[in-house]
Amino acid sequence: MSTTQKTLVALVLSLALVGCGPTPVCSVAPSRPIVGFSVTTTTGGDSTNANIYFCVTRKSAGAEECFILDDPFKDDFEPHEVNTFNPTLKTPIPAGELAGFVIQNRGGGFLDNSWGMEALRVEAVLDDGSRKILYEVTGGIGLSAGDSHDSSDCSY
Ligand SMILES: [Ca+2]
Ligand SMILES: [Ca+2]
Repeated sequence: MSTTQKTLVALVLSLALVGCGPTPVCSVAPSRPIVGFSVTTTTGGDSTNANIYFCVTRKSAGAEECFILDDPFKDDFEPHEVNTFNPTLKTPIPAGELAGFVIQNRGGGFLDNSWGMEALRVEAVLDDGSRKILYEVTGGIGLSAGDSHDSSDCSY
């Protein structure tokens, strides 16, 4: 490989790394049906009042199943706060059927839609009541209204 080619390869690799953002830790798919999720977000310095959704897709069905991440009794996603939500599926996801999930900022917040999500952890709640970590990422993910962060770096 010529020096020019090596430089090009290095450039492409560094661009690919920049494009990926923080690298998540992926886990293998659970071997039992998933009945729900535990979604834990850590907010950085940039809080939000936007409507934040967690959506799941199954391999067999294209339609997303979406849940708003909201505790009706508190102001969620305030600076340096850790929030945990426990969306429950209407129908369990059989083993091997989880396609992926996404965190969506749909805006609509009172005065403050921008959000600095500092970390995200998604656990599956299984049919025997046990939990399994599916996805963990740390490192500052900016989610303005209309932005989303999905699990496409991982396959289940
Ligand atoms: Ca808030
Ligand atoms: Ca904000």
